[in-house]
Amino acid sequence: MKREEKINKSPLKSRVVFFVTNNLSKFNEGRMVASKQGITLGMLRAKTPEIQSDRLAEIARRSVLEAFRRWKLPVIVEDAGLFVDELKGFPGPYSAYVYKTIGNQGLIKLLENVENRRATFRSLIAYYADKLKAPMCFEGKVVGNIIREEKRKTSRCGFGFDPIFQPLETKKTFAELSIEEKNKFSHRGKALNQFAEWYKKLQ
Ligand code: ITT
Repeated sequence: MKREEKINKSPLKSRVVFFVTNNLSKFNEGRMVASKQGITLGMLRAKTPEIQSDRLAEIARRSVLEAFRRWKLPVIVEDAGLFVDELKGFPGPYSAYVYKTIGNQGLIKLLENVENRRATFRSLIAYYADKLKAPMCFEGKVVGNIIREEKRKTSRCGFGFDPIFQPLETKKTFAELSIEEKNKFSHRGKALNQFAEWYKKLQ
């Protein structure tokens, strides 16, 4: 049997992992990373309850167990956040709320007279499926700077804090990069690649 035929017959090819999220942009990024690794990522559009905690891993672990209890499918959930050095890690686990309330303009304002613009995006991916003893967690991070005004390629590019976050590796913000380019540097791309490497060894 040729190598290609073997790959197509492997159980991994027919296996789908479900990404439980309400955020289509996160899913689109995740799907691209997973498919490059030969994993099919389905979207379960739902909001799993998130506990109040300042630890992303704790939030993701609890959410993935709740998602599995509901759907009895192999699932991943992600908890991500932007940690600004000068704000002692704020908004971190409160990023979704801060984005919804004060948004990018609010964050720029908070950092108005601040020289140190350093910030880190962190992603915590938790996976759980039948017969697994406990959720598996994978972390990715990317360090960059918060710029002083929003920059995006087109009005439809990027989401959340993407237009104000410039990773150290490039002079462009996340919202000026294609999904494929963003995945190369991003917290999500790194966490999902780690998950994929581990997952492929399971098969
Ligand atoms: P789900 O919980 O439904 O997956 P969410 O949008 O609430 O979606 P998170 O809790 O993981 O996602 O992330 C919190 C917020 O952090 C998110 O709403 C964005 O505002 C911001 N964020 C996370 N990852 C980001 C990224 O790659 N680019 C820009 N902003 C991001």
